[in-house]
Amino acid sequence: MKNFTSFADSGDYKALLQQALEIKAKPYGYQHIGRNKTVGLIFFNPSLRTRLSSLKAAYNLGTQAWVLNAGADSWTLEMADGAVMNGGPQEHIKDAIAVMSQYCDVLGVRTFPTLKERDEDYGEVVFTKILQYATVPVISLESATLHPLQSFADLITVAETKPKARVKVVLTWAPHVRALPQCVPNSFCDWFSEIDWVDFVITHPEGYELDPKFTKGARIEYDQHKALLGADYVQAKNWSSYLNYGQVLQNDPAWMLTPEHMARTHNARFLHCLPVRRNVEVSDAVLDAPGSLIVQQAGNRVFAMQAVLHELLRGQ
Ligand code: AN0
Ligand code: CP
Repeated sequence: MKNFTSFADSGDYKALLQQALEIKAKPYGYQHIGRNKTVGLIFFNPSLRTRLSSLKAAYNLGTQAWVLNAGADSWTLEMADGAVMNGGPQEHIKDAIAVMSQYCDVLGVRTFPTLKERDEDYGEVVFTKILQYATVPVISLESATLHPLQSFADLITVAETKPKARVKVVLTWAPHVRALPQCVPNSFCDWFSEIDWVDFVITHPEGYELDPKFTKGARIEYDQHKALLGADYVQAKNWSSYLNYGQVLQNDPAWMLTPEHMARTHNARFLHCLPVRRNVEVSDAVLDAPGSLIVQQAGNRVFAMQAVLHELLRGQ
């Protein structure tokens, strides 16, 4: 593994999943890998879970760690190549990333999409620059199109709780009050369409189709109730339109997950990456039910990150 930005970077996902489960069973058992190493984390956007689980993972592995809130704690950064920097931004991303690489052995970066220019977001223009200027391995803490650590934690959660060998996993769109990125659902599709013991179904209103590059031919069922039939796991998430880029096309409250929706499933366990808008995306009754895995799922962010850090640092 050179960097961790997508499912493809996980290489042999079964081996990485096994490693994460072993690390979870013995979180402090690999500190020889992290000794005298430093994990750097740069956030261009807010975070609760990614920030704290990444720090916890680094500490578990015996590394040092630092966090920088780009723009807020540091100089504001210029992104454009060849810019004449006579405007607001004070430092070029090229210099900032090269310098930060001097201060760590692996760099985690969060950069959300603009949701304005689809070509720019889906070209991962900012993240590509970061990969170009970094001289250490880079981990995506959520880029413009993907959130691989989240999906890996989702996979760990399903793997450690699954009641039978083959399971049906449903990703359902849910309403929200804002226009959100497609990163979490793109990434969920990027991972779950590849898992050979998962029957994967995506459900959303028409117009919310995701980039086929990530759905990879997975079954799309526009009728949410039909999609939920017999599900063993339901992951809910809002996203804005990919086709009418960044738009909220409709926000039908009937798509909010309630116990009536869950009653159509095979006693499904409930997943959400968080943060969740309670009683907008999902009702309290679903989030607080015994079948809700949301806190365990967030807890597994530590072991997803720790397995990735272990993989990137073990050869150094
Ligand atoms: C972000 C998103 O949808 O990408 C982060 C989720 C992990 N969510 C919000 O902005 C609410
Ligand atoms: N799920 C997730 O990535 O949460 P944060 O945005 O709080 O890091």
